[in-house]
Formats: sequence, structure tokens, C-alpha cells
Amino acid sequence: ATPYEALTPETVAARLGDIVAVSAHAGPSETWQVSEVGDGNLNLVFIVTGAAGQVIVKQALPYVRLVGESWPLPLKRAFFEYNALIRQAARAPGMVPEVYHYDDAQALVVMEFLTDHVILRQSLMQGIRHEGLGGLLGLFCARTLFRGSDLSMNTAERKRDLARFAENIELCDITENLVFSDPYFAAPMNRHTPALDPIVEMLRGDRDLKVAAQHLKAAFANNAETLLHGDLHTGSVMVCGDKARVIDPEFATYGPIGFDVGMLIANFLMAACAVPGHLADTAEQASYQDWILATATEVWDNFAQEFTHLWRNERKGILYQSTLFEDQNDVLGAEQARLDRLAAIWRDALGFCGVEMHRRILGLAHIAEYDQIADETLRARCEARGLMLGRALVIGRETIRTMTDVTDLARSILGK
Ligand code: SR1
Ligand code: MG
Repeated sequence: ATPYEALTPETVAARLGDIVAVSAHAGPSETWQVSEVGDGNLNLVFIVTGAAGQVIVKQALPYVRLVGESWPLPLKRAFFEYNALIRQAARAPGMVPEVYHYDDAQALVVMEFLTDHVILRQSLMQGIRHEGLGGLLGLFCARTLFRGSDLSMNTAERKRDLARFAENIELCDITENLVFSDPYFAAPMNRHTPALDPIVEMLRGDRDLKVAAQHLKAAFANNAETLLHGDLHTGSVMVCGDKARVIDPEFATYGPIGFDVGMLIANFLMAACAVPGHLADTAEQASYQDWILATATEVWDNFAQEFTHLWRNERKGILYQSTLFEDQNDVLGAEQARLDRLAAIWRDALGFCGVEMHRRILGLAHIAEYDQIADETLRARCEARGLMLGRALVIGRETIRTMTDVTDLARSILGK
């Protein structure tokens, strides 16, 4: 194989033009126009526009783009992204971009261009409503997380896959440090809005919070319940009207079901906290926050509903075999087991939700919703609400029962 070389807009046609799976979608390479559009933390992303259509080319860089060459990062993350994408396509059909071509040596994936779609995070900053979004994302979570778990997989399939994704070591290490540890001490790459100093000091002195964050880290590192997306925030969702697709699963690893669900809900809650920084009219702010909170509720409700449907109709894996619950009484047993599992997922999800809300304000990798609020006082007010809500969810994860409890808490912290 040709040794790895990072692409540039000028080299894409020469390097990929002869690949039939690519030209079938973009047309002959002589007609291609290429632009690099990557704005994420890690990779190169090119849009190729040709006579027959458009494709996306995503290539891993041998370092963290956000930081630079001083932080090397293995190219093999493209392998995990490709393998996660094909599993997600099978488990949640229609919810991820179609893969056209994968090149292991070049660490690149060529995939479907999602016409007219935009990153959900951008849409949330503009106050745009997407009908049914929470429902679609809840379905995505339930289908990928149930079907990627030992509720669905057999022993050989599961053990082999677990071993394969266990090699995504460096990206797991990023999550373990950036999400669960760094926000809670003065880690070298952390940054935060200076006006938050007093609250940051309070959180870093909060023993219960730090112990809880370490319990959550232990769950993430040790509880290999399912194949996670691993980085399911609103920058990993593309939307167009009432359509949505999930992208960027390079952090895929086996972990607790509640991780993806909690991270996703966190990103809706943070978007709600940041609304005053993006919409001028106060009535519109209030009504948009309501829509965001309702969407977060739909994520959980649809997740739980579809998880229940799959549990009752598709349980064929290693755990809770239907044969154990065949007679009349044991139907109740299967339902009891389902409710227990859902309750555990809910508790985990609340905790993961809270730490995600902290790390996006206190750690290295922030979110545009907060960072793009130019007025520092307003930004600090929005972020402080996110920090307090995050703490309440981590500390209260054993007692908070429903999404209504969560949204009531959010409303009281948002002053609604
Ligand atoms: C150094 S990577 C920082 C963050 O970017 C990715 O999107 C993940 O969220 C990661 O934590
Ligand atoms: Mg990403």
C-alpha cells in the first residue's frame, strides 16, 4: 500500500480519482472541485463536487488538529470510525451516512454527502426547530445501543468485537481524561471564562462531585455494555428540516449504554443554557428553550420506548434469554429485568450528562454555543447555569426519576 500522506484539496483528485466507488458518486475526477471544510478537533474533511454529485472525504491526521503536532494521535481511529459506521448502518438503517470507500493505509473514509444538511449545533444557535428530532435521536440510540449489546449479540460475535474496539485506546484515553478528570483540577490544557473563577473553585473543592465523577469514569472504563458512538454530541448530528443523521463515531468503544444518551441530552441542555447569547428577543428565548427541553425529553422517551420494544421483541443475545422467561410468571420476570436495566441506564445517563456539561466549560474542548457569546458577562452567566445544572444532575442521579424532574430543574436554574 502507498504510505500514508495527508491529502490537500490539490491532491484529492489525483489520489482518489481512479477509485470506482468514489467516481461512481462524484463523476470523473477531471470535473472535481475540492474544498477542505473540517472544523472539528481532529481530522481533515473535504467536500468533493463533481459532474455526478458530491462526496465527503474524511481523513485522520497523525495528531490532534485542535492542539497541533505536539499531541500525536494514531491514524487507526479511521478504522474504528469505519467499523462503527457500518455497524450503525445495519443496526439503525438510514441514520448514518453511507460509506462508499475505506482506505486503511491512508486512514480515510469516503462517504455520502448529506445535501442541505447542517451541523445541529449551528442550527441550535440560530433558534431553528426540527420537528421530530428528539424522536429520531432516541430511536438511533435505542437501536444502536440495544443491537450492539449482549441483549442482541451472541458470545463469539460480541467477544470478537469487544476485543477489536478495545484497541481504540488513545481515543478512550482522551475521553477518560477530558470528560471525567481534567475538569475537576487545574489540568494544563483546561481553560474557562475568567468570571467563572469562584464557581470553578467551588466545584473543584466539591468532594462529593469529584468522587461521583470518578465513579462515572469507572463505569465508562469498565462497563462494556454495548458498542457506543462514543462522542454523541450535537456536533455529531446533521440535520435538514425533519431529517437527521449521526456522523463521526471515531470514539467508538464498548461502554455503558447511558454514555451516549447522557452526552446527547447534555448537549441539548447546554444549548438551552446558551440561548440568551444567541437570540435577542426574550419571548423567543423562552419559547426556544422550551422546544430544546422538549426535544431532550423526546430523546429519552423515545429511547426508553424503543428499548422496551426491542427488549420484548428482539432479545436474542447472551443475557436475559427469552427461554428463561417462558411461563406466565416469568413474563413478569422479563419485565422486571427490563425495568431494572432501564433504571440503571437512566442513572448512568444523568451522571454522564452532568460531567459532559462541566467539561465543555472547564476543559480543553469547548462548544460553540458558549464560545461564540462575545459578551463575557453574558457568556459567564450562561456557563454558570450549565455548571450548576451539571452538578445537580451528577449529585442527584440516584434520586432524580424522570425527564420532567430534569427539565423542572433546568427551568429553575434558567430562571424560567
Ligand atoms: C482532543 S479531542 C477533544 C474532543 O473532541 C472530540 O470531538 C471529543 O469530544 C473529544 O473529547
Ligand atoms: Mg467528532
